[in-house]
Amino acid sequence: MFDFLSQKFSSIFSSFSGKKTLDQASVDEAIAQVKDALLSADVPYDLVEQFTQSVSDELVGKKLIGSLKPQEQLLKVVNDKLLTFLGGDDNRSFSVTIPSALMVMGLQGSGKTTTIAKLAYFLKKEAEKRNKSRRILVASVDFYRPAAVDQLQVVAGQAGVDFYRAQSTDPLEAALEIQRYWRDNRYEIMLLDTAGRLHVDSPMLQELQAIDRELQPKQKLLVLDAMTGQESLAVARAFDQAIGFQSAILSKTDSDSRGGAAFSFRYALKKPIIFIGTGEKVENLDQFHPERVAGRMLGMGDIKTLIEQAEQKIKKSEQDQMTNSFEQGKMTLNDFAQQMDMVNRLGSLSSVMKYIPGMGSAQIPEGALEQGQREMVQFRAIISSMTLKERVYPRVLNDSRKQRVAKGAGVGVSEVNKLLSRFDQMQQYAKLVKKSGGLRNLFNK
Ligand SMILES: Nc1nc2c(ncn2[C@@H]2O[C@H](COP(=O)(O)OP(=O)(O)OP(=O)(O)O)[C@@H](O)[C@H]2O)c(=O)[nH]1
Ligand SMILES: [Mg+2]
Repeated sequence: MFDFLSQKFSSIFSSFSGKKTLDQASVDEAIAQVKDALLSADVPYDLVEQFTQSVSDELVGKKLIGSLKPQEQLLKVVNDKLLTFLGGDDNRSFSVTIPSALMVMGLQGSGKTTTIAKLAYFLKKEAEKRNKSRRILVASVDFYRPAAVDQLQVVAGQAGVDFYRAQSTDPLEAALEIQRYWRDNRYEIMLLDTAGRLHVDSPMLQELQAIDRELQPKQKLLVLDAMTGQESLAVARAFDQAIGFQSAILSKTDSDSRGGAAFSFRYALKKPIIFIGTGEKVENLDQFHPERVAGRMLGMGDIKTLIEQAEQKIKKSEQDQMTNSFEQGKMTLNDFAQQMDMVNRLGSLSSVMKYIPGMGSAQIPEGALEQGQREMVQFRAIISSMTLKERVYPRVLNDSRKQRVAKGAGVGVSEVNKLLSRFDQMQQYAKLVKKSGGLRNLFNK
């Protein structure tokens, strides 16, 4: 979702790279390009106007800040304004008081049912991090689509939380029945799935109003499909006027949508987006951090999100062991193999690359990532056909050993040599890290 805008912005910024002064003509030109980028990302015209006006006010007639070059100045102002648009430093993390009922709403197919499972999973994992277990229940009052309730049951199983099927098929009666069930069984959190329609029609909103009155959920959440662009703002306004909600979740941000909804929602509705859905699985939910999203929209990468994901997916001890050998400037091929496994667990190389500053997909030649991925699989195979001694002291690998290893891995000797030279580079890098005082120092700069 972020690729479209980040590619546009990258090219605007790079066309500014040679400029020595920030004159009116260059500012006008940049503003026109920013306008164009946002309009083609399906941001409503009046929001585009307000945004570009605020950028232009900040740039025109101002002296360059400190030693910033025009390109850096433009980047800074656009980033600052974008941050304000996205909610600034409003980094409240999602939390629920106990006990709580949460009602999840949205149009048909927006991702409500999937998102409920993701939220339940998120809350469960958060509790587990604090060595607690939460009693979480999910239930549905969606009786319009025959398989809707079954679908919730399936995804609840994937998230590992309890599911309850109401006897009644009248939405309001079912809601009351669910309420009795979760109270009687002392659930701490209940997530209620509701019916969606293709359009915001009044019977749908009335039904939600009635359920809201009876249940008085502590939080109401709106799921918006990132694919719907501008239209999603009208949907959000209709839900807000009829029922009200505290925050939104933007689903399907892994799609090739152009990011218009993510850009506009906060500013237009004055409510936060708290999560973004990044895939179909229960774990594909990221917290929405304005500064990270701004960074990704501007193509500045997102090292923080990458680190957060890494922390979740990689067992702590393994990571510490890695960091230690890395920081001491000592690495063996075993560490190297482990590191490749870590990257593999994070996702494909391309999904990792987009988080690294300056590595937005735009700059990487086509096919390079696939090749990297293939190499990684090969390297892994080569290392596994080495003896322990060879992995710790690769210097012992003479020609005949190399031939044996290559044969075991089903590759040529040249691949083994390639691995060894990569490993050599990695060791140089590890030594560099040691000199600069450790990985944490590098990341904190
Ligand atoms: N790629 C991707 N797909 C998603 C995401 N969220 C939901 N989906 C898919 O979108 C489709 C619709 O999701 P549902 O959760 O069934 O949507 P819903 O709002 O409950 O739909 P109704 O119950 O019919 O109103 C499913 O195929 C989901 O797998 C996401 O973040 N990324
Ligand atoms: Mg559903």
